[in-house]
Amino acid sequence: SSPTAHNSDYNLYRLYLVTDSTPAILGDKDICDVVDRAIQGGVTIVQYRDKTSDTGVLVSTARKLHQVTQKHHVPLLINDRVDVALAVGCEGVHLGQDDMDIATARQILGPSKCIGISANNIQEAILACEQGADYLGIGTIFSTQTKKDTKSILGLAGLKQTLESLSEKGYEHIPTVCIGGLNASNITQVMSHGSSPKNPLNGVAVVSAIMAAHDPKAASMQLSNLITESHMQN
Ligand code: TZP
Ligand code: MG
Repeated sequence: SSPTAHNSDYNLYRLYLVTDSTPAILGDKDICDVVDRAIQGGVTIVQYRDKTSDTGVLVSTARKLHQVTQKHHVPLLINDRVDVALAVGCEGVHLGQDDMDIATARQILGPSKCIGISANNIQEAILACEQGADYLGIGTIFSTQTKKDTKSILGLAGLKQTLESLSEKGYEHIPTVCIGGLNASNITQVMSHGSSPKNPLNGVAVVSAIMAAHDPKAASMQLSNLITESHMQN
């Protein structure tokens, strides 16, 4: 069965891995091996994010990653590049505010592919829902070395406010993950103080907490367990 990232399964977004190919984070590890181990440890969805490679490398790496994620029945999304997602036939894309607009991406990818959108504030989050986003990545929550061009830091109060505004507009059914500076030392706090009972956060997205880890499987298991414990308390 081919996974879709496009359903209401609450757990689909619980531990969302965003990859990084830079030596500072990936080191000399193999990206496919890291992703395979991370899924074994509990990652539920993967976004291939690579801001430095040429298009040829993007396509070939995406193909290899898709073999890994398909083996585990986990969806693969491509950051920024609708053409690369279409070329490899993976489950969808993740688009930022400066990328292709949702309507055009939807036209190209069709109704069954997943289109996730980055939102940095309440306005962006609501607009993305109005335009048909399948899920939202809300951030930046805490400052991070991983993304140099981060806009404002939302913090936990900003995250909670965004989730509540979405529920006031009737968008609490759209899945949400948060991103930015998240790791085992702050995830429990994020799930309890950043989430809203009216619109609970579906999950957490991380880059370095898994991609830079010496043992990506163990790191993923630890994060996954913390998220499970938090869900049980809410
Ligand atoms: N978008 C907002 S922050 C960020 C992205 C892609 C990077 C998050 O990386 P890390 O290592 O999990 O802080
Ligand atoms: Mg982008």
